Amino acid sequence: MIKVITYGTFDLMHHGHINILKRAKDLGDYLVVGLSTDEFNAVKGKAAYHSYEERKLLLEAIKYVDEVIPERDWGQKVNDIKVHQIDIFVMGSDWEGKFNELSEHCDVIYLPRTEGISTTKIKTDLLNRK
Ligand code: C2G
Repeated sequence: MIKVITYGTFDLMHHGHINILKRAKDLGDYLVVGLSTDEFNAVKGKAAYHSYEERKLLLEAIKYVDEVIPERDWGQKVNDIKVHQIDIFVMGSDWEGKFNELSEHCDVIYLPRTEGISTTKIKTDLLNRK
């Protein structure tokens, strides 16, 4: 069984998130998602609209997602890869090159981001709506 992992905040779930989750799952048989906790989001300088529990509920409802684990800090990925026996690590291309050191432990694949959508864009567009 080929196991894939990806990480993120996945706030205000949108088709860009769905695309990368589908494509990550298509690379293997089982997809683990490391979901940023509210505390880690603060470290990332992000304030999600939905709480961790709400974002976890949404992710677990997506057919491409097999397991959701908390992402609590930047440094947990190597251990996650070992503990969960991960074969492939996937991130969107905005992270291109940032996690190459993980290639000692598993395949590292960056997938093109979905253009024209982001959580920030959703918030901005709603604010600007007359
Ligand atoms: N994404 C995408 N296309 C978009 C928006 C997001 O492919 N239009 C991808 C991102 O590249 C990322 C995933 O969706 O791989 C989740 O995006 P975020 O929730 O913004 O995650 P981020 O804040 O980048 O956190 O340790 C890694 C971090 O937790 C990643």
